[in-house]
Parts: sequence; C-alpha cells; structure tokens
Amino acid sequence: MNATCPNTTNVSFHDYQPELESFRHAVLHGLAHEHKQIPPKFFYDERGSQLFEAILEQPEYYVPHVEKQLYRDYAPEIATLIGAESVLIEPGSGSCEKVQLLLDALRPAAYVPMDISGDFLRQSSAALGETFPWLHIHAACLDFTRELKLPQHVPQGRRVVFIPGSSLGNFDLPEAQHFLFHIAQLVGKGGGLLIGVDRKKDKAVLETAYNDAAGVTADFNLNLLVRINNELGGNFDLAQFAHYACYNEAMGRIEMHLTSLTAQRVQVAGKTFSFREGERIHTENSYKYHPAEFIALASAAGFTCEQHWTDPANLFGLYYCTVRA
Ligand code: AVJ
Repeated sequence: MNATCPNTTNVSFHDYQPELESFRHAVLHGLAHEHKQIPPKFFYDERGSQLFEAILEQPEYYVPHVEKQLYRDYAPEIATLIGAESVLIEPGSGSCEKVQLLLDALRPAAYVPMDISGDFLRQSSAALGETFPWLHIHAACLDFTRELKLPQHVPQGRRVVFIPGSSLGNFDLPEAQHFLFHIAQLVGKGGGLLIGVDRKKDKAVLETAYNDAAGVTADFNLNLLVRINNELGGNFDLAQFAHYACYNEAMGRIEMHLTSLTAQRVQVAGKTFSFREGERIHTENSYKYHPAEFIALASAAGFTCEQHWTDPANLFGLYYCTVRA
C-alpha cells in the first residue's frame, strides 16, 4: 500500500498490477481466430479512458444523461434502502463521476473504486478525495473481470457494489451470471448491488447512440489499433479500417467491429495477420436487458430485487438488489 497524493490523507492506492502480458496474448490469440476478436476491456488505456469520457458527453449516447438524472431524482430513496456507513465498491469506476451524485445522500464509511487503468484511477480518486474530504477512499487497480478483491483495512459495514453505466452489458449471459454470483459472494448476505443496466429498445435509437456524429465512438474503437501499434509493435494503418456498430436484435446486443477496408496484411509482435476486404475484428458486445430479464438474471445469482427505477422514456433501468438469506 502506498499513499499517492501527498495533500490528501483520505485516499489510499493499491496496485494489484493487472497483467499487461494478457493484452499481447488476447490480441495474438484474437487475431488468429476465424472470427477475429479482441475483448473490450483493452479499450481502456489512458487515451481510451479519455475517449470513453468524451463518448459520455455525446448527446446521442443517452446512457449517462438518463442515468445521472435517475441518481439526482432518487438519491434519497436509494440512501434509505442502502443505509448509512456502507462500504461502497465500484468496479470499473473510471472518472468516479456518477458516484458523486450519491455520496452526500449515502454517506458511506468507505468508497472502493476499482479500475484497470492505473494512471486514470490515481487521478480520479485523488480528485474525488479533494471534492469529498470526509470520504475514505481505498482505490484498487485491478482487472475486475479476473479478480474482485477488497484492499486490506477497508472498514466493516454493509457492502454494496455499485455498477453504473451498463458495464454489465459487456458480458455475455454466462459471464454476467458468473460476475453477479461473485459480487454476491463479495458482499455476503444482506449485502447490496446498485446497478444501472441499459434496456432493450428501438434499433434506430441504439444504433445512433453508438454512431455519434462527432465520430468519438469511432475514435474510441480505432484507438485499440493505436494501442496495438504502440504497445505490441503493430503496423495497423488506421486509414484502412473503419468503425462499425450495429444492433443485433436476435442477440439483444449492440456489436462494435473494426472493418478492414481492403485486403491487407498487418504485423503485430512479429506475426502476420491477413484481412479480406470487409473482414471485421469484433471489439465489443453491449447487451441490453428488459427489466424482467435482468431481475431473473440477478435472481439466479442469489439476489432479490428490492426496487427498480426507470426514466419516463423507458430507456434505462436502475436496480437495487440484496443477497437473499
Ligand atoms: C461501458 C460497456 C457500458 O457498452 O455502452 C459506449 C461502452 N462503447 N460506446 C456501452 C461503449 C461504445 C459502454 N459500456
């Protein structure tokens, strides 16, 4: 354990060193696959995290706008359900923006932001510690898809995992089930889960959200190739690939891909990969859930849904669940 920020004593930083080796492995393995694919967690290098923050500002990407309004409207009710002095744990905390809408009402005993991007986590937890000087922050740099663990010295108190932003959407059903089951184990009986999950809806609304006019989502997707070039000695020509996002209605998910605009060969880490014209690298799935679907999924992982909220246009769902005794 090492304190990062000399001016703030309420923030501690714990680096569990999410393995970088796994990026190389995932890319070499994923590009050798018949259907080329790279998992979405690798979007989030420092530049990728910044681009994701910029996506959150795009008007077409309704998710954060609608979700933040739910927190503004329901923070007191959420705080009553959770109770004071909880230990609030946020896997994939990013900029720690949304939690700020809850902290004054919630008054947790501690906040545990977790993120795969170390530099980003250091900055955002230090900034949060300055805005909320009373808050005890225990930041953990880790890959939450691989391990969910709490730093030592986190206080006692009801554990509540907070997953805003529909992050769960990146998992396919068995993975989501597994992840929720792990959360149930981490928080224990009587522990909670406050989770924002995007809803199934009109294809056009969804496709517009992932094809913003300013092209920020496209840059975010293409940044994966920049990252491969920089970190793995790749020679992707960015002009020869295009962002592609569509709603797969049968699967209930947005898919993002990078489409090769020509037949070409690319080198990565000394290996050669060939692309046909129009061939795609599948870079992300974002599953959408009807409320009944999400509640059933949570229930199968041991949770009871205590309360759920949605916006007037039924775009987004917010759920508070507790682990069944
Ligand atoms: C962070 C996975 C919830 O799927 O909506 C946004 C990521 N990708 N625009 C999502 C994302 C393109 C986002 N999640």
